[in-house]
Amino acid sequence: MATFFEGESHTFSEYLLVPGYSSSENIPANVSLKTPLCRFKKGEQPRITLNIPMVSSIMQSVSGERMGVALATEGGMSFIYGSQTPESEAAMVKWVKDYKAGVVESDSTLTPDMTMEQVMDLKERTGHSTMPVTDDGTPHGKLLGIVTSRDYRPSRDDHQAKVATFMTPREELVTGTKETTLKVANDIIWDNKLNALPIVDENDHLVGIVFRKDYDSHKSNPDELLDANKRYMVGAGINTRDYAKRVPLLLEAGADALCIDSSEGFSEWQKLTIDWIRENYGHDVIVGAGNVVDAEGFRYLADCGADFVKVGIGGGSICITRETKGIGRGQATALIDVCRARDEYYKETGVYVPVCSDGGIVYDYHMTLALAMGADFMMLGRYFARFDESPTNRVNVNGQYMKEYWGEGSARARNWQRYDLGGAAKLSFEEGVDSYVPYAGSLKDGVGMTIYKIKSTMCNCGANSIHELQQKARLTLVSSTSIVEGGAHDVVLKDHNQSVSYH
Ligand code: RVP
Repeated sequence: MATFFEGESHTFSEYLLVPGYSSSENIPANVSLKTPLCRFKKGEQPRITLNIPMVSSIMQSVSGERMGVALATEGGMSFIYGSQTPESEAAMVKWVKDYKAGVVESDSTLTPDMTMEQVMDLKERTGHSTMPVTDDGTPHGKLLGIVTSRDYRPSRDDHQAKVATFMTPREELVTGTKETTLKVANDIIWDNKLNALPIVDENDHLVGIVFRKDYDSHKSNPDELLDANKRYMVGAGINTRDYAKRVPLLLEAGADALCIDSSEGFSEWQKLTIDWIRENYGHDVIVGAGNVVDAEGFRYLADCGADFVKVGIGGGSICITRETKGIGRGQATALIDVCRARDEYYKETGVYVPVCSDGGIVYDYHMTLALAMGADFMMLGRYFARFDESPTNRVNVNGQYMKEYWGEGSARARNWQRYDLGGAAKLSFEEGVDSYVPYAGSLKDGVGMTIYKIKSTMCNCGANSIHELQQKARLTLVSSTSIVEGGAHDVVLKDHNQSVSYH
């Protein structure tokens, strides 16, 4: 006889938080959202602590290199999508890691005889406008000058003009040496009103560049998630098939954490993948696993040595796994069950394995609910797809700006294998859809508002940390009638658009 789980499985929208006592200390400014990313032993610290409890989904339409930088700037972590070749995924990871390191190696270096047209092409490709000029065009060649967007006017100047004729030449450049500390470099930038300071060695060969924006960035983004070398942290998705090739490339590129990306993770394939990583890299490499939806699945992956466990099957906004395969569980119920198992595991073994709630977050308050139910952090797809920094097109649909958003199980996402690897189309069915989501501007503004809402609700629950929220939260299931009561009701809305806008 099959096993039947007690009760129904529920989603976030079926729960509400009941406020608890809050003191005058419970103000958003006092709330910390720091949370562990990976397993740690009692009394020890996790190797990575996120500054906000958000990671971005391992999806083509969500986590490219720009998302990596934008989310780390706010204190979370992106997991670059794995549905691409190992080489191109590693290149994205490297792009994020190179983005800011105090002294950055130039990825747009010129020679004096290149043309303005080539400069513009390069700028278009890399997005970087400060370009050093070296004798051989390499990032460590002899420094001859620098070109910035202030040195040429595409609308007026001859596009065939040579770099040598419009660059700022070496003799006019202020430079630092290898001995110049980052602090001194920033003082030189400040004193000379520069935007960038080239660093050269004793033979006047370029070492790298310190940018003003990197310095400013520290001041205006106090939550940014940095590694020991002050580079942004970034994660990467892997699969249970090509890990022997993919993992080394990702680690070489500097990935801070890996995550096995699978819609159903209670399987030996995940164990084999983790075992291979442990055999080859020991416990230095952080690797998350999933997805599971019950205590048994959690325990299996925790015993396999997963550094964190992802929860959620079929709850994603673009996911039709439940419809096509009939597997899954209401996200809230799955999360509560798994978090209970995590706490038991901690009691028994003294090892805390963080839980990530993946998919199904629709409203900002769902994130607070997920945290209250025990999640250490959330993985979000639709939420991040709406921002400028997601890799997809912004399109105008019937007068409204939208961003494209498609599931990893959709034919669109799966096509990369056919195109990139030359594989044959095999028998498969879709588990995801291709869709639009309402465009929501910059990630910084969107995340800022969401974080503020989470902190405010936490204050209503008398909690100044996620751990405190999990101890103090009081949750109630709501009837379908009271869900109606929770929205605007029995009034005629003045602005008809309100009924279709994103809340
Ligand atoms: P959401 O945030 O609700 O958009 O859900 C995103 C999650 O959905 C992803 O992190 C992943 O777990 C899942 N997903 C991604 N693609 C698909 C699919 O095609 N079925 N599902």
